[in-house]
Amino acid sequence: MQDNHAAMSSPAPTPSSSSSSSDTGEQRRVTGACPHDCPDTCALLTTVQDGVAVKLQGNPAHAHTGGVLCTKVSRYLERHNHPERLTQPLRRVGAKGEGRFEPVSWDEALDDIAARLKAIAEPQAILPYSYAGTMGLVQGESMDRRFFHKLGASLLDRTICSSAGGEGLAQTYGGKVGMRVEFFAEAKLILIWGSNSIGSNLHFWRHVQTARRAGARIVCIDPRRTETAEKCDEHLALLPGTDAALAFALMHELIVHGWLDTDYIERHTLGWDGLRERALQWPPSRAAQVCGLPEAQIVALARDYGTTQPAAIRLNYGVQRARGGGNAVRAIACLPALTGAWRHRAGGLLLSASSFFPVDRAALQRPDLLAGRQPRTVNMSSIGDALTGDAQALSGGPAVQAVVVYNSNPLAVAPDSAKVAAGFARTDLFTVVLEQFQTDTADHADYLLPATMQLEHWDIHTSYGHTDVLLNRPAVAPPAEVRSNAWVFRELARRMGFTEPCFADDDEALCRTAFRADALDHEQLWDRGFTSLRLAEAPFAEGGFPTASGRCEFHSARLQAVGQDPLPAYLPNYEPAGADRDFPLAMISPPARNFLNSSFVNVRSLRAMEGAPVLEMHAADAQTRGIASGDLVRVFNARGEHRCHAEVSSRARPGVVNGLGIWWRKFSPDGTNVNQLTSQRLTDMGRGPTFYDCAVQVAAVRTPGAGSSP
Ligand SMILES: Nc1nc2c(c(=O)[nH]1)N[C@H]1C(S)=C(S)[C@@H](COP(=O)(O)OP(=O)(O)OC[C@H]3O[C@@H](n4cnc5c(=O)[nH]c(N)nc54)[C@H](O)[C@@H]3O)O[C@H]1N2
Ligand SMILES: Nc1nc2c(c(=O)[nH]1)N[C@H]1C(S)=C(S)[C@@H](COP(=O)(O)OP(=O)(O)OC[C@H]3O[C@@H](n4cnc5c(=O)[nH]c(N)nc54)[C@H](O)[C@@H]3O)O[C@H]1N2
Ligand code: SF4
Ligand SMILES: [Mo]
Repeated sequence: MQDNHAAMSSPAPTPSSSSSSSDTGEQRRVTGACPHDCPDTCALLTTVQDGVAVKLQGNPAHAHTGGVLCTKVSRYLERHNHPERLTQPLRRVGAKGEGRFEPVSWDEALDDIAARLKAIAEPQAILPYSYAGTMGLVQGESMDRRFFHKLGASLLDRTICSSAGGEGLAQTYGGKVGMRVEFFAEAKLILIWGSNSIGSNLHFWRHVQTARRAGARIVCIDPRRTETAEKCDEHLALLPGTDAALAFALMHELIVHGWLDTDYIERHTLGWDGLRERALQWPPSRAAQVCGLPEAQIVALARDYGTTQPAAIRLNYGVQRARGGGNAVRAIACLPALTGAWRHRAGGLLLSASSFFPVDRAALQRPDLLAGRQPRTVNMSSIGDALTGDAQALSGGPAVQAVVVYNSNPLAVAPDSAKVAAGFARTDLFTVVLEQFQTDTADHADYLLPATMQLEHWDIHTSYGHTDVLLNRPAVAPPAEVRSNAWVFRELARRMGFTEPCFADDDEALCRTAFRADALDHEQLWDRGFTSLRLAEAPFAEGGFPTASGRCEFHSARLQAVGQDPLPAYLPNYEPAGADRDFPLAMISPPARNFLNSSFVNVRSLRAMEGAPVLEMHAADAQTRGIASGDLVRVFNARGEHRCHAEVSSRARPGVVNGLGIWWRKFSPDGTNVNQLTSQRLTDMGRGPTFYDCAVQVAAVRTPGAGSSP
């Protein structure tokens, strides 16, 4: 495929109607949705000429998108037309991980894969591994699930991103529910807590700017001085994993100053006495010690929060990637119920709104095909242990003999990658990878199957940052030998002899299965490409949380029933900053702005913006180690070592280093990335990973010329 740079910058007609596709001479515009794992789920508009996508833009008719795309996806055609896209099925000829393949026909590949899977006597020895390479319900969680359910394969616990916070929210509010994002624009105080909005949630940042122009105060709570933090009125650079302590100190101040909405607490919450008692143990002086913050900064934030209405919290997933992540979310989620912020449509909290979407998952995924079987569950965050035979990670079940990877790049994104790499290097493991590119994981495939991209397939999308449903129509045909995920699983099902009619559903039919007729305005969705859920403006103004009690549950009987602390608590990190003399620095590894997890790392112009893998260090931490900006450094702990370049930067606070992710291992100086250092230890709730709970040491590498990138 040819490069479309020139065409990308050529003027395209402004969309004039709300129809899903319209002809303008020879040009056609097709509505779609951004597939990436991003809270914004933008509406796309693709201009097609002679069967080629010549322009991609944000759909101006979709309010949340507002016609704007982020830097990454505004270069989507560069990814789409990438010269290294996988365009035919491949079979391994080299050693595992070497990445050498030969072309095969689809029939040959699929016949052999089906035969190899059939030959595995115990279906639980087969493991699907997928995450959110596409957030689409069809290419991400429909035919694939049907296939593995019918097969009786191991179930995958999809915990790698949001399960700790999701569980914390579910235990407090009853689900992933929260404020409508557009009303942040009317808030008078916004707390951006554990999120780099400018990098990862750009369209939310637009609402923040509107609020700010109307006089709102914006506060960022983040160990790193991010692009977002530096633009806020106040930045609290706390130590990683100490958010619950900060939340308790805020509660303490609300209590002692009487900044409470006692009527709201009485009518719409559960467990106030217990929470009150706990919060009173957290005077700001104590939290200041734990969080590594000036006491006055905590006191001032509490005053702002206690005396400003409406106050809105944009909580994000950055807070929950540490041991106490679930509890931190629980503690923070209590705050708007204490002040009655929920009474206002511009008050409350938003972590994720995904439970609002009435997706018909039973119809899409057909768990009934398990027919009473209860396969063991493998946690994707422990994939390194699972593939290397750890009995606990295997839930006592059989060793994994075959793994089918799609929509994910575990070699780069899963924690403790030395173990992950060792697992995928097993010669007795049969590995199938469905991919668009030859990622680190793809290098380990026995069969590597070329997958369609968003402009080439049908899909339907919900969002975790707004409350609209989007339809993605194919805009152009894929390269001749490229197939959608759903197609691959349909074909495999046929070869396995699965005869249920549901295995014949095509991708468009799967789109229609995602929501029942009465769940939303289907006509609008299919005409316009998007539709909003019918929701209240201030969902919890009068309580009505989707918990068992209908209240915001400070005290959770469900947690108590399983022997856990029923109230939120502060749980120190497994590996706190300064606790281990050998590894005294805390490392966090938030995303680089121009990558999306490990996607886009292979897009040349975006990789050029990021340069090379870097470790941001505070000047004091660099100086004591004799490290200067640009030096090649070894970052290491007991789990491994990763080489990258130091960047002495005010983005890092003392005691904390920031290793921006998520690089492909093969684009890094020593063939590793930050996950060589992260651990497989799990969060307090939701069995999530603890990427940002990771102690390391850093040293300069003195060999001149060592480690140039490939
Ligand atoms: N450009 C870009 N956008 C993305 C992604 C990406 O990779 N690149 N990833 C997408 C995905 S998968 C997700 S889940 C979302 C995530 O959405 P967010 O959670 O909003 O995303 P991050 O930018 O990762 O923000 C995490 C922030 O938390 C900070 N942090 C780390 N540890 C702590 C802590 O203990 N406490 C607090 N308060 N803050 C902490 C980090 O420094 C970072 O700035 O973003 C999505 N959007
Ligand atoms: N150290 C550290 N590690 C992290 C994080 C961190 O902050 N720090 N963040 C974590 C988080 S929040 C997440 S969500 C995970 C993300 O982990 P993943 O979900 O694995 O995300 P990506 O790395 O983007 O990999 C997605 C892959 O899917 C492929 N893909 C996209 N669309 C399709 C399709 O239609 N079909 C097929 N077959 N393939 C497709 C892409 O080419 C890409 O290689 O990483 C986690 N890992
Ligand atoms: S990655 Fe996020 S901000 Fe960028 S286009 Fe996609 S949904 Fe929008
Ligand atoms: Mo994520």
